[in-house]
Amino acid sequence: MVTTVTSYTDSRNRAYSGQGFDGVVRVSYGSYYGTGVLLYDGLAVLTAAHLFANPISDGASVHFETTAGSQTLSASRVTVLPDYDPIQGNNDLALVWLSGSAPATANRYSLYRSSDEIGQTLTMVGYGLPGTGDSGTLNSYSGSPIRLKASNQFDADAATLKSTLGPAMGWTPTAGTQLVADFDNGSASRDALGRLINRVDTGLGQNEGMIAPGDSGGPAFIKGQVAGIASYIASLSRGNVHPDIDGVINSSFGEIGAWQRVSHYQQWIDQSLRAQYPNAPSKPEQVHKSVVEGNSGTTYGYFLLQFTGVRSDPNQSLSVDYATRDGSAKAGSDYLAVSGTLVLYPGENQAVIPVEIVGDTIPEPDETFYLDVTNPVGGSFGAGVVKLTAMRTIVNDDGGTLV
Ligand SMILES: [Ca+2]
Ligand SMILES: [Ca+2]
Ligand SMILES: [Ca+2]
Ligand SMILES: [Ca+2]
Repeated sequence: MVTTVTSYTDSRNRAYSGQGFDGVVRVSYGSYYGTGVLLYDGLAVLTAAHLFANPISDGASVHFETTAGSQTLSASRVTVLPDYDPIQGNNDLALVWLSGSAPATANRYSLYRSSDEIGQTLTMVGYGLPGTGDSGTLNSYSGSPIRLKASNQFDADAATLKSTLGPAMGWTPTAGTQLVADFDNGSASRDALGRLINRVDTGLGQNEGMIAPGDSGGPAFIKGQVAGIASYIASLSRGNVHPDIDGVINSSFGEIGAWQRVSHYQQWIDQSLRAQYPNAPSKPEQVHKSVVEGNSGTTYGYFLLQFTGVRSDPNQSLSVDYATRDGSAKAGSDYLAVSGTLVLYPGENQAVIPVEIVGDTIPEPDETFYLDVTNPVGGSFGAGVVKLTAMRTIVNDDGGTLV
């Protein structure tokens, strides 16, 4: 992905394995590919809807590059966001469901849930064509796709751009659903959003970058959480204002990129994932407090959070923060640590928090870990209670323990 200020061979632009980007994957479909990002359940890859033909046939696959090497998993299914509109670039999101567990070495990411993205620095990561801001995408590149990264700043809502440009922008983003950033080289003349809508900012120097073909569906992270999904680029003008350095749509300096805004779509994403957890409990009596370890891949242990109060407003969302904590089981080798915010949307009074248990064939004692739940928003845990904790036991299934 990613057209950068300096050459793609510059190590500052590489997203090497082991640097926290091993959950950014290549998504292949037919003869095309894009980028995607592994979500917090270890089973779903969030990407762009426009990678897929309509109707979707089988055959999507997901390629991982992690510290354990390369691995390709087939997708069991693809779910496109309802109301995806390719003409206006709206609702351009899809979920790709893996046919088996993702490599335990692949990072899982949580969603950026606050709507304060504008003005914040983002890190984009993807497998698209390399290139530079001066000359745009390197169309002659014929090597293997490389995972690159760059930074930028979310400058505006795409609908703000439309309201200023009017017919000079040929599509109509829905307000609040797309975020835009421009590719700056430090000069006022190439500051596209500065010149077009007076969002003056001349960029992040050599860290600045822009999405390119093949980056579609790739994540834009804020503070390590998925805030945007790469959707399209544009070369925009207004009157005699032409910020694009070469007047060609090629991810060069002076162009803009747009990302679908994950905070706006979090309910669809969360609820789609919850509906797909394998063998998840729906009642307290179905919760297994012991989970058999398994011998390979990951299996799921579940925690079930229930809200037993009454909402003052039925349209209110409730939330808690959660995080796993080691007991005798250690994060990374025995289970995969998770932390984040769980939202109970209107109409929901319970939800499951999945934790992946790492399978192996090594005899070891039964081991335990914890989930702590804190910071209830919109409800409470009861008078004086600030934290709820539950324990799970990973049951060894490899025999031969010595106690
Ligand atoms: Ca910029
Ligand atoms: Ca700018
Ligand atoms: Ca250009
Ligand atoms: Ca085992």
